[in-house]
Amino acid sequence: MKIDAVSIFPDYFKVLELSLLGKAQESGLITFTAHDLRNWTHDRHKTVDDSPYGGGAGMVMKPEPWGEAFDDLLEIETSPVVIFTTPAGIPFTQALAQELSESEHIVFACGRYEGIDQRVVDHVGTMARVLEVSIGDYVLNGGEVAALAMIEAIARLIPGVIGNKESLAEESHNDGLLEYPSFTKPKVWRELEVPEVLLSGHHAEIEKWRKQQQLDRTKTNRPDLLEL
Ligand code: 6GU
Repeated sequence: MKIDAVSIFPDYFKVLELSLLGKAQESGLITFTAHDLRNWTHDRHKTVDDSPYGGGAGMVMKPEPWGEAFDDLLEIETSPVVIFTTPAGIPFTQALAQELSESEHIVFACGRYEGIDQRVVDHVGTMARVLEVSIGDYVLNGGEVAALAMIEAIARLIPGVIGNKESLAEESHNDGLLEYPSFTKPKVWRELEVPEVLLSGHHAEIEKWRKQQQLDRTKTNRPDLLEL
């Protein structure tokens, strides 16, 4: 999978060299490139923003640098998906991560300020599949951290990026419930004991206990997941 990110702070993406995603890049499973939007400006000050038409607070990202960036980065042959990071987007979910993990090429457009001139989104929509995506109901200063979260969630689903297939299958959100709590040695720690059933070796009982823990936790922490 090819992943590009366009940002005025490309250094945010240096963390992708670490850990499993760094290894996935070394092995060629993922090709990641962070691009500086200012490379597509032409004025002395490398201007990327301007005041909003209609008035209001803050600045809006100018369309011209973005247009040139997409002209350079989008190759129709790879059926690219373009993700505009915005708190006004559709929710990023495990299901969307799963779907996007099968893409050949994803371009993240990381907005700052009050966002990108909307004509960029509409125009790119004529050359690629476009999604405006949010990672949750809070506001970040820019889309870089949101893009990083999405990249990690997507990339770890690519076959070969993560060693253990079962740890992918068993985890939170795959069955619509939160994960059960985990314990390891020692059996007693600061007078706190590991639940007896987990030491019993009784696999059916363990499975039953874990499912109940998942239900209890989901009811307490995420009741919205149980409403259907
Ligand atoms: Cl994708 N961008 C920004 N700036 N803030 C957010 C977000 C994205 N998702 C949640 N908050």
